[in-house]
Amino acid sequence: FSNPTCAPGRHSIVHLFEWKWSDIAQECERFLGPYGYCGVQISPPNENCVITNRPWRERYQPVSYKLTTRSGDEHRLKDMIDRCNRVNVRIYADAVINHMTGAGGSGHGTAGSPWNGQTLSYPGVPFSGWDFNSGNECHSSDMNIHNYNDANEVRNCRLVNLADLKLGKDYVRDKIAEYLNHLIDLGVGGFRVDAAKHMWPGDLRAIFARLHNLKSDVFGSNVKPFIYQEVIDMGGNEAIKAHEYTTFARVTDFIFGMKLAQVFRHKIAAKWLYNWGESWGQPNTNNVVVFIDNHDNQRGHGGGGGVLTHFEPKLYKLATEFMLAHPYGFTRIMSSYDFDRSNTNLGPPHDGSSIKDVTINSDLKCGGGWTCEHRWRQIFNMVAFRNVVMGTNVQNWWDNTNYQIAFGRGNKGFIVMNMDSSRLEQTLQTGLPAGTYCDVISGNYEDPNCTGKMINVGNDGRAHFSIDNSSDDPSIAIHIGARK
Ligand code: LM2
Ligand code: CA
Repeated sequence: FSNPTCAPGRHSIVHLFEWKWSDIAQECERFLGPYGYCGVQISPPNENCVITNRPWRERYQPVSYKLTTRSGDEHRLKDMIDRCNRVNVRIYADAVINHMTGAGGSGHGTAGSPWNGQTLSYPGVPFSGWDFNSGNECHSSDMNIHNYNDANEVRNCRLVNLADLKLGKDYVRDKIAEYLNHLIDLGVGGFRVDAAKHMWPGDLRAIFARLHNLKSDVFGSNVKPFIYQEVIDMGGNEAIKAHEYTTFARVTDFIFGMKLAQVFRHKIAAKWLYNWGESWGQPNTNNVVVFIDNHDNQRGHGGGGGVLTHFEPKLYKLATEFMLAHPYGFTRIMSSYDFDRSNTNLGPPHDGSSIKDVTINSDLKCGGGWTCEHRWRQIFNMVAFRNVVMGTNVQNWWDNTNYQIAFGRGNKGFIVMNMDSSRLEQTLQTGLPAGTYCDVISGNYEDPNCTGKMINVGNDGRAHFSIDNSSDDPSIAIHIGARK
């Protein structure tokens, strides 16, 4: 389950957080396909509870596995999956399978199913009290998780009071597998597994073992879904470790964004990035999905605090450029909507029961409250850089012993970054074939034109770079796909 099921030559996914299915279908056709993205992580597609003012977090409270949410119904979902697959963009669904709604309250979900968190009744599945962990499995005084040093408590008690499914039961495993198989049969390429830390690895393996192969007309025969499990392990002393999960699927790597934030915030000198990757306490490169921020930690939730986000665009772009230039991990871009940081609950731009359309401006950027980091030039051009250099190693590392760094990827690409307090003026060995290259940070390469800076690589592979540290984009990236 660890192989991303991308179409050939594509190597990054984007989380289109809270987008509607109809907008994602269009985005695949008009942007993600043409610009080389591998796929989209979508918000949970299953029925969720309805909370006043419609905060985003209601989608992390399942009511049933019917495929109707504010993003659209099953018909729209299927249309999106088909249209994205047709332009070689895969869909990865956020699977919320550890729990149902908060254990208390009652109501109707987004598909109209009743639910009762007091009696643990979810007839839309159906699940009843027997399908949830009770005092037999969870030994904390109020059934909630408090002690992260106790693996049993973290996995058998309630995460923020959410009704905790008894995944040891075959019936519960079957219902969840039936839901995931429904999505597989509709054509998704895999799953992000929410709150994996709160589920026993053995239970997850048992569920994954029930999964169908992906649709062969899209993915070929005998291809398993790509699965990346959300395990918040920051390398501290908690009982649960990412490596318990990496033997059978990938994990989301939370050390990655935390450490890069420290570097780009000038807490750790950039020169130390020369050995970025496993040496920094992260899992094997083939076992991780990496990202600068996600929908939780950009709001101070789940492992939040200190990560870089779109609210700090200069540092955020630099960190993202580094992520995409470096071979470590499978990369995910966050695509946000704007919100006031004093209200982390705020849902996406909406009119009550419907999410608003994403609007696209003539400069490729988004409007209407949608941030669309994936459409920022520096980011989408580095997604293309990564596709071009894939399979090569870091070479020709250079640093000024402080915050100026540069490195190449085989003989295919080269990046120079200046986070220091003075100008960078250097002639460096790029490893690239001679030619005139287009800097894809300051502009775009539109064959045969370059709207950015031009860099000349000589017959000896060397090129001169000059970067003002006070510029909004103090970096230069060149690759053989953007050579004049
Ligand atoms: C995740 N990963 O493990 C998601 O990425 C994260 O966004 C989810 O939490 C969490 N797990 C559960 O799926 C979010 C949000 C929580 C919120 C839950 C459920 O970060 O704050 O909890 O969704 O909506 C909310 C309230 C909480 C309340 C709970 C149950 O914030 O105070 O607990 O609902 O009613 C009493
Ligand atoms: Ca659990």
